[in-house]
Amino acid sequence: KQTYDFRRIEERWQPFWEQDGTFEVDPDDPRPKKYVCDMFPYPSGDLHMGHAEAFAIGDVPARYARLRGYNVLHPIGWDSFGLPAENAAIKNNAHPAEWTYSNIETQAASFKRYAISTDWSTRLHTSDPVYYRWTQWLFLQLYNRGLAYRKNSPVNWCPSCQTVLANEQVVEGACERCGTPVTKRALNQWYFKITDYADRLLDDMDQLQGAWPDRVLAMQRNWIGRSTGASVSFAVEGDDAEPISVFTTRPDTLYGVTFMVVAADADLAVQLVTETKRAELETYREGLKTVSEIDRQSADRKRTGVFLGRYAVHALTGEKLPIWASDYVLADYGTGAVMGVPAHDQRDLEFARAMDLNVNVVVDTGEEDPATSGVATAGDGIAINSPKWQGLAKDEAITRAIEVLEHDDAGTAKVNYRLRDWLLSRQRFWGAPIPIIHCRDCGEVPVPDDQLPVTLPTDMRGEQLAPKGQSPLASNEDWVSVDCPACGKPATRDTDTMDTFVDSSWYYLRYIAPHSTEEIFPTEQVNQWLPVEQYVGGVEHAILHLLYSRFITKVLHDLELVNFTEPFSALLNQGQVLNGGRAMSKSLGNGVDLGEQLDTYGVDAVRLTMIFASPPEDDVDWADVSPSGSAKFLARAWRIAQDVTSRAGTDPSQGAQQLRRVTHRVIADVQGLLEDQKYNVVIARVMELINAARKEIDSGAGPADPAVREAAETAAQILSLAAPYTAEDMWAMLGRQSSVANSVWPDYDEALLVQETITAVVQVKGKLRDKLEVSPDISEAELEAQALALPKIQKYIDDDGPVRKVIVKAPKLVNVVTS
Ligand code: ANZ
Ligand code: ZN
Repeated sequence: KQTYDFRRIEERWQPFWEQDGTFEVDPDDPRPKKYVCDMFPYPSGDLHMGHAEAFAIGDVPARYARLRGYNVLHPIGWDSFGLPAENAAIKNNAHPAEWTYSNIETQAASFKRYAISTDWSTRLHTSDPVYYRWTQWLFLQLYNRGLAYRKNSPVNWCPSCQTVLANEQVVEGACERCGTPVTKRALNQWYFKITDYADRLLDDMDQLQGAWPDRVLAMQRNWIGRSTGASVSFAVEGDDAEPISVFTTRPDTLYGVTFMVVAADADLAVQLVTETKRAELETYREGLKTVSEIDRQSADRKRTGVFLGRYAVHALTGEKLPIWASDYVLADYGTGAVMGVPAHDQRDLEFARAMDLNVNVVVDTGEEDPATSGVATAGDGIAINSPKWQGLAKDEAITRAIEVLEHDDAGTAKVNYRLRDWLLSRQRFWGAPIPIIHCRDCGEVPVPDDQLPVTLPTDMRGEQLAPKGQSPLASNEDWVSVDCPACGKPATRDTDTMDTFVDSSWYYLRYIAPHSTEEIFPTEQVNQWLPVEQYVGGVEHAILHLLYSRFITKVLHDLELVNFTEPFSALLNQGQVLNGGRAMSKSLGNGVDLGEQLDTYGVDAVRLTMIFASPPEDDVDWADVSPSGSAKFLARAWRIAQDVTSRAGTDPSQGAQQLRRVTHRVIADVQGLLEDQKYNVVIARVMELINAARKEIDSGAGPADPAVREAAETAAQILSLAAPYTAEDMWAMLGRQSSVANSVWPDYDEALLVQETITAVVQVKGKLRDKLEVSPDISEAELEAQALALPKIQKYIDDDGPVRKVIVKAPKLVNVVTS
């Protein structure tokens, strides 16, 4: 007999699937469609353990849908623009495309070996002109709708990467990619107006409730950061001084305002400062340039600031309020100015204590006076010292305060968002060029449709791509000079490229027709396939990629190019692969090489280990798992199929009933487990099935029993979700002609789910008086209760006198002792 050899099996089936076209999508297939999508990879080197986990998990629902008779789309592509390619090109005196496409080929080969159930004909790369032509087209659709615009403003600048960063790419004040502290720089940059969609991005999350992880929804909600409150305007003393407008969530605390603070780095501070204070403010502002936003907002930072020498006038009381500049007020939130209410806002209180400003309590919360405790009372309470809403509880006081403000023309209800517009221009080479031409006479001119794509030059390499504070494209005069499409005079191309998050905000739509040169995607088909029913990827994309994709989908909806408003109906965030409890990293030296794991244990054992180790959303610690154990189990499963001697197609109904019960119970349970994404438990159930089959072969009905075949076939089908090579080989050994991946999921027989029962005898004083059919795992108490309730037994008790004692031996015997 042959032994289980994963190498032989891999070599046999990988070419088979390719020739067989097992996973190809037939667009005319009339069966219901199901779209399962993995977040596409970035081509950095070969696949790693993280990919192995994510794609093993994503393959389970894709393969299961296929077995359930769906027409499944489970595509793959590459997010292939971006900095690493450019950095490699600079280092190796090459063009970024060389590094990119060679890595893509390496990864594609590994994916094929890893046996992902993918239709390779739908493969796409965002760095192909056939793709980024449509990224540029998409940009122009936003531009034409007024959703893409350019403005000059201070932006996050990474001095090391020499490029601007979106707010989302600044992590704790540092560049997300290289960790260098981010500085601010005034630049003319392109933005997408995602803020226009803030409410819809929030409200449409109702559609995702329960289908996306709660924490992702919470992160999105928090990022959008909708606050409701009021804007209040405070007049400023002095000739023709503009009033200061502030945003507050607590207009009910208006009588507690004792000072005003403006962001020290905002222009407003410079406008307000009096001559005597100007120098002091400038020094303070200089000092701020090196402080990160996180530090500025941190609770335990010492409060600093400069009095601007000027006063505002309280909107209701007419009191004089000193105006300060400080770093704890952010220039780009709200209006960049706040009303200081030290009694009820902790940061204001700390500032008031540092600057010796008054503390006026206007809400009674029953807590200690903030002026003495040093703790602002921010909770609910009753308005005091507030003539116009004296005695009202917080919410009514807020409503009343807004009415008063509106009546006095001093303010209005206001909703504020933390979300900022999406800064999308990058001063780097390896991205989709922004399809705009700048003409001295005509201004910004969109590149006409028939001139798209604006392709990247293919002859720039090495040092020519090095960051110089402006896009490397700017130094390529041939590329930059162009005739203005509007007036024909010499003009210049925009030299910035788009943030790669623009590329990845719409790729899942392109998979429907990745080669189309006629249109971005075919609307009718896209509406049939999407939204993606199961999207799978890492939680690191909880904000950026998902928010941008949701935004772009809504824009496309408004352009009537799609008929849905959310791109991903369900989201699964897989955990990380750790080693020794820590993320794998070069510095810790705890990296595990995927290729070596595959060579040692085989693809299936690695995939099975990834699935079996934990629920998909939990981390997998590679130090705690046993791929060799998985390999042993797979061999054990494989041998079951090898041992089966009954012919394919035998009717299992006459087979061993106890094994049939296990098989059908497993089928029924696994369906539910797959729907609940408890993939690890699915594997545990298959193990149980294999054990039951082995027992029946060796010491039960034997290998010819049709129930053994049924168990082996079922095991192969379930295993195909996680260990496709082994499952395919089992299926072939069981005499099946076509791929197990396209087999029909077995129906379970309800009758076999009914639990086996056992006959319990019921005695009265040692004499058999009745019998009971009970479950084998019935409890003593339950068995006693059922026995005593039997009419016959009741009668004996009535005749023989009261029950003195009941002896129970579950599940078989009850003896009632009467006196
Ligand atoms: C007065 C007040 C009294 C406030 C009170 C709070 C409590 P969220 O919920 O994050 O929107 N604020 C407004 N603009 C700011 C800026 N640019 N930088 C720093 N802080 C700013 O917070 C809104 C509150 O944060 C506003 O309400 C304002 O302080 C402060 F008992 O106004 B509040
Ligand atoms: Zn022109």
